[in-house]
Amino acid sequence: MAHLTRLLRRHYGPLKLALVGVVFVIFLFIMQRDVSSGDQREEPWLKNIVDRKDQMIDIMMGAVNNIRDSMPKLQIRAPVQQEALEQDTKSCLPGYYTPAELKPFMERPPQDPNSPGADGKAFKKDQWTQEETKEKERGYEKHCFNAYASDRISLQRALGPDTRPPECIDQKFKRCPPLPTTSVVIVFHNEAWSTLLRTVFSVLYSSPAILLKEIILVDDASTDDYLKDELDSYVKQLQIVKVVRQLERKGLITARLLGASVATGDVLTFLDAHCECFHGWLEPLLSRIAEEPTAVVSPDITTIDLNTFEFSKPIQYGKQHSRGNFDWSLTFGWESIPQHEKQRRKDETYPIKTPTFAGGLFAISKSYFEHIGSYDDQMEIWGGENVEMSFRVWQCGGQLEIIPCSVVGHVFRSKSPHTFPKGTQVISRNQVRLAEVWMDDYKEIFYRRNQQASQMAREKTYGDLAERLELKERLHCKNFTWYLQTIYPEIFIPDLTPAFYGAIRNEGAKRCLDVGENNHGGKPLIMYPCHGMGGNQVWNSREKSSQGGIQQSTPISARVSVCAMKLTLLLLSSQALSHALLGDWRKPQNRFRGCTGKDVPLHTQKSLCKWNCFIGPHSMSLLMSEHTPQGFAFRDCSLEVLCCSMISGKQVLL
Ligand SMILES: *[C@@H]1O[C@H](CO)[C@@H](O)[C@H](O)[C@H]1NC(C)=O
Ligand SMILES: [Mn+2]
Repeated sequence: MAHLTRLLRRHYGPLKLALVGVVFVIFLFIMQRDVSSGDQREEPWLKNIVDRKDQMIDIMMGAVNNIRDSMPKLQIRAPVQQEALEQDTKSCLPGYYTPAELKPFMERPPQDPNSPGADGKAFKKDQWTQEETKEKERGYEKHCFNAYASDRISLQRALGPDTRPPECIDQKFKRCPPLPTTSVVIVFHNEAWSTLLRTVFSVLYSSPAILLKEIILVDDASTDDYLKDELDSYVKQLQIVKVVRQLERKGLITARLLGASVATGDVLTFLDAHCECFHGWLEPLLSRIAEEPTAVVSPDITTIDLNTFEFSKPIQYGKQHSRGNFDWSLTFGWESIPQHEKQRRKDETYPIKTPTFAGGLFAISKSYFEHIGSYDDQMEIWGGENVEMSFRVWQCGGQLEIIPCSVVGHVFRSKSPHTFPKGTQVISRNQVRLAEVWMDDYKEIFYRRNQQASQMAREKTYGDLAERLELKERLHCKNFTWYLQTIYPEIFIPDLTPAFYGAIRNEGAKRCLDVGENNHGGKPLIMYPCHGMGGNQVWNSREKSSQGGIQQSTPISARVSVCAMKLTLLLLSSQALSHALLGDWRKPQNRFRGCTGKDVPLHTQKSLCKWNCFIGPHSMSLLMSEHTPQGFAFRDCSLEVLCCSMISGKQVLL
């Protein structure tokens, strides 16, 4: 500003002065607009736009200098603003990107259709020498997948023709606003060479050159030699691939933050180190972010078989999609999409709204990532960060979506090959941090199910939360009730303050009523050795419900009948089991319901019990309906006997 005044003073001549005056007024106008927009709540993710404004001011300043230089000629008007506008429209032509414009960064070399695993097919091998078998076993031991197969499949393998739904294949992408560029960030820890490099090549071969800014490999303190200098020199030839290293093993969260800090693209795309991208995977993700900058988008994640490395290709019609959910242990899970969401989507190009996300593979605007609080950097290693981010994104005004036209394969392992340097309690600690910040009173339901977490919460050993709470405040985030009611109304919410809760134990068999695992939707009721850790063995009373009974915080699908058992409620709370409750369950309206789902008189229950453990009037029966447990009634069973149940038609000895 000072040199402007000086300029005004130094120059004379009314015409010249008037011209400078005009420019000055325009300059003030732009400055003032910039200031006034700064008055609104700062939204750093809009920084790009602000940056552009800054550029404009730079151009202005340059113009002022130009005018000073060319003053004597009196030829220059004030074209500055127009010039800037023109520049804007120039970078954004109307119409759609052509296939030529979206040419991938590298062209895949010709493929040998007979090579192992070609076109995404399974690796096959019939004859194994002793040596080969040993190598295969070592691979499984180290990586928990068939590294032997992976090592023999081309790093450049293609995945065959594009089998996505036609509307995905035909989808066009508007040039305006332009698709943002992206940095692909891949974190690895002692990853197999072949899976890591196949992931990298797959990105290079399937991502448009104009959109792919770089691939950043973040080494989370790997100890294998081949991932050091050898990797560095190998990726040099790939031009846009760089390696950054975290020297101490700190886990996924800090590694991703490190990757993000060096990324230069508009969008961060996080992938795992054992992925393969399908045709056209990137454009739909970036297009959705261009359209909605607060969208955090995941591809449709398909399976690369851990034994054969077969890539499950998308199908054209009738794919039943899944979305992410969570249970009250704060464990991520998949579920089918509810009817109302199916109806909202006109075709496969529509995003699927999802309450939570798996968190391994996703894209987010870099500035929005920073705005929304990236990650809780005091979370350690792994676990809970995806649920934390899910709650945070929804509660603070973003959206979490799955984009079905974007397909990426991932090797799903059945167990982790990695060690947890500080033990698995870091997962509980991460979960406590997220529960304390985002879940309000509902965190108690989680604490009832996780005693380690409950203890950490009581003793406040979860670290400092000030920054995260401040973030929540600053972004005016909504509360957890809002999240549950608006984003995930289908969730089953156990009573917040049950009269009693604890395990239900068969004293004779020393086994507890438990919720089993089952990937086909519902979860069966089982008996399992009592572990005293809470988790799936926590049951609580349903005092408020008209039906009385007890409930579990995991939806159970099995229809169960239990005959007689000694029922011991391990009270975790100080509240004693109320006898009044037991009395209530004897009332006719709370009568037992049998396996058939109909009310059955007591005396016929004997026939339901093939184990013939029914003794006298002491009995108990339960009925759980699909997905929404209605609770179940039981009598004051006090006999110590073997019991039986019917789980999905099968009898199980309790
Ligand atoms: C949560 O937010 C809603 C508005 O979205 C409000 O009506 C409700 O009172 C809040 N609940 C709590 C417990 O603060
Ligand atoms: Mn993985």
